[in-house]
Amino acid sequence: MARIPAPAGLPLVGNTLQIPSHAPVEHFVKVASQYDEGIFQLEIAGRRVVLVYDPDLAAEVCDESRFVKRIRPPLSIVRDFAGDGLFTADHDEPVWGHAHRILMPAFSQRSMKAYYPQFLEVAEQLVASWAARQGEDLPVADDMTRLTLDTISLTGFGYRFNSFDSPHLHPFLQAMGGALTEAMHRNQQLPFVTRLKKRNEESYRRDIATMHELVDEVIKQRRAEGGGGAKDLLGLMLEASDPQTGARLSDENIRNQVLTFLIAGHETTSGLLSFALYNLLREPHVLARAYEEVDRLLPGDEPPAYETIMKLDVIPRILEETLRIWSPIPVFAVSAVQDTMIGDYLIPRGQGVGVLLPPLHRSAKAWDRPDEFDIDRWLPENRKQHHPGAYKPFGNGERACIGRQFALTEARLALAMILRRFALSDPNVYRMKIKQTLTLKPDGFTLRVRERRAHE
Ligand code: MNH
Repeated sequence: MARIPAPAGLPLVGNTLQIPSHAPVEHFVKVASQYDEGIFQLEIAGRRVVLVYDPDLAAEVCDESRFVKRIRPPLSIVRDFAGDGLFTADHDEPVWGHAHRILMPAFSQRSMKAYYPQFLEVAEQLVASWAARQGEDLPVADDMTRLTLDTISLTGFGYRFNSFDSPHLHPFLQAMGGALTEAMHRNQQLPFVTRLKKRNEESYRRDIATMHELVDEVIKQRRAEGGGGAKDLLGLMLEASDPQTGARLSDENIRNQVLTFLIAGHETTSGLLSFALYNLLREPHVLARAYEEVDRLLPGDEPPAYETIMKLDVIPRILEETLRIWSPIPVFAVSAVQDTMIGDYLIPRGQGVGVLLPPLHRSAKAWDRPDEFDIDRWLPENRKQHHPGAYKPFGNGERACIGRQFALTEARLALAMILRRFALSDPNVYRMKIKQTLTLKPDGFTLRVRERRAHE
């Protein structure tokens, strides 16, 4: 049996004070680069945390008979506002299964086709907004957030944020950013420190209240329109029952799900699209292939059909490779069901283990030229050779992302609409700077666009 490598800490506080509160993952990635074993452990705020990034070890941790998702920090903190919604429900809370089975049909590829007119409507607002701002520095992450927030709220709940009508982001986003950042800080605070920071506690509670007010407004509006009928997420939650147990979702749980989807349904896809645009600006050959593809499959100005978007091949591979190099969710965590060995390492029962995606997704053991942005890794013949534990941008198993098809369909369409209309440039020569608010985004990234050809 081998000892899990551990950077030296201090008595009582362990490694807590070594972790910069605004950028914990950046620190974990730096520590990871010091241990070839692909595993290390830290003492954070009185807890022992094991992180793995060796692909063989990650594959073992993805064995659902030995490891399950348990709600620990930081998710137990996010639970302050997302409650028992899908993302923050525990492995053995029955309501997870109820909601999962009720909502699964709403995330099938067939449902994506039903949402497509709304995906298109919001994507058209994005390109219209950019067409009106040619030559300006466009705030990429903000505009991708407008796109993805408006898309999930319109398709999921029939609610319009109309984010492209305003130069300011909606107050909901301010509150969400504040609450997620505070959850991230609390994750590595000793509890007495959290209690001492009274002012943070006040603004945290205010942010949570702001988010809940918006959610209540969304539900109220639907009830005023006569409640059910609609086949969207909210309609299903109000009407459908669990096919297995017949259970219905409580009002309280529906509120938690709406907030969960408002957050999980936009924050990560916005990061994905921002990183994808960043990559395209740095990879002119790939950008040229993407232009060739949209010019071939989406000629003219007609709104593209769903079937056309599903025929794209280069753009989805750009998205997959972007999720490898820059995963918007950089860690997901599970706990050992029993004492168990992964490789030569003992993981005691109940021990939390995080799968650390940035070094896993660039592991030389699993990937040739791991730092190179190469979309041909995702050709069918090359996919077969991928290591089974080396690519987990959507998490694992039954607790993997329910919104994967949603995100990928929405992102395909948005990139296609952008590329068929605009030439992109980066006169400010942006240098990647990650901003972490639990999820990752490029901070301060702007680009400029001009129309590729005259439009009437
Ligand atoms: Mn999503 C779970 C990544 C888009 C809704 N998502 C997860 C997990 C990862 C993840 C990783 C697993 C977390 C964990 O194990 O603790 N999600 C993504 C990424 C994108 C994404 C990288 C976009 C790119 N997610 C979306 C979208 C939606 C969504 C879009 C909704 C429309 N995600 C969820 C929900 C869960 C989840 C809900 C929790 C699922 C469950 O546990 O049942």
